[in-house]
Amino acid sequence: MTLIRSLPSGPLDIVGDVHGQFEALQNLLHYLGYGPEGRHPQGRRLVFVGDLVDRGPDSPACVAWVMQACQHGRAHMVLGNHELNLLMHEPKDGSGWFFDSRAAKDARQYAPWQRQENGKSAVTAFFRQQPLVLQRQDLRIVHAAWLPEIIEELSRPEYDGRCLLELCREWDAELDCHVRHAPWYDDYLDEQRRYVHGLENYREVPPLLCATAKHDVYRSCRHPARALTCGIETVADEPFFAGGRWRFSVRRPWWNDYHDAAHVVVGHYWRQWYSGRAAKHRREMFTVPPHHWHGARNNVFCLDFSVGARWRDRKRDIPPSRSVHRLAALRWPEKTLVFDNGDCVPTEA
Ligand SMILES: [Mn+2]
Repeated sequence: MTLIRSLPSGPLDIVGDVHGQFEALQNLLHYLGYGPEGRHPQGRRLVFVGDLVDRGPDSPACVAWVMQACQHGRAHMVLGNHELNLLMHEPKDGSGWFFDSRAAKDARQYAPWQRQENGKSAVTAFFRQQPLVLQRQDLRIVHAAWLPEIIEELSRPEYDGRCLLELCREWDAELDCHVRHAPWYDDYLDEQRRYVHGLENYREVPPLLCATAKHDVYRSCRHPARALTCGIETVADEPFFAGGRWRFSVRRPWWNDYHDAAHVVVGHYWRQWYSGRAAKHRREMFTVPPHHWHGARNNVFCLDFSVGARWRDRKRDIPPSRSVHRLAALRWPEKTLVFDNGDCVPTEA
């Protein structure tokens, strides 16, 4: 197992976060010109940016399809935070298709959906083999954040052949130890004692919990695998409610500090394809139109157009053809977007 691997040469089709939307994936592959097993007449190859699973109607089919395509050398992937949660056995929102302990709770929101009845160990064995980073001279792919110090660290020979799972356990333990010795730790415990019960209640607006914010920011930056797959955070101006709980730290647009020449493609950030005004806490992330490259050198592209939110459409009877939540691929080196409804849009720097 290597955490950082080389991308194949030649033209690529990079696919954004799929989140169990198997039908959207099949439509997208059709418009990209791939055959049923992922073969392309012009020898193009697929690269998935991670978050294949959770929330959507058929995560098992998405994994099975990508697994066979990878095994035949027609596709490559990097791990997203959702695959990492699964590997670390951390059942989180939308993972009830895999974790029985979440099945009932998640079904209320995401059903009807396909659960993984058999072959769970094949799924984890497959994810365990996948890298965090794929790169070549002109292009870099990571799920959430290209963080040079972390990637340099993970490139060192002592990480060769190390199991990601074991490494994550070591990093978790180290982080827990550092957190307990941090100057804000007692305040953090105190805040948690006083407010933890209301933090999942939208109606109970908490004050800005400064030590909790510092704790969350610290955790986001210090765990190498989490930092690359979740991105890094900074203390928020005010509390906001997202993903089912009150939060005190916001995602940081790391690409404003990215100055290398190689282009970077990521997923993860729930970009909106022209659908009105973004929530206040995400406005700083994307200050350019959705088909634009972003960052200090206009050479970073977030390819996640929120198809993971399509379960909301289903509840409102909005058909996929009219959905603002899309699955996208970026053709490389053409730099054209192709969507699951067949739209093709050139990107702009
Ligand atoms: Mn993600």
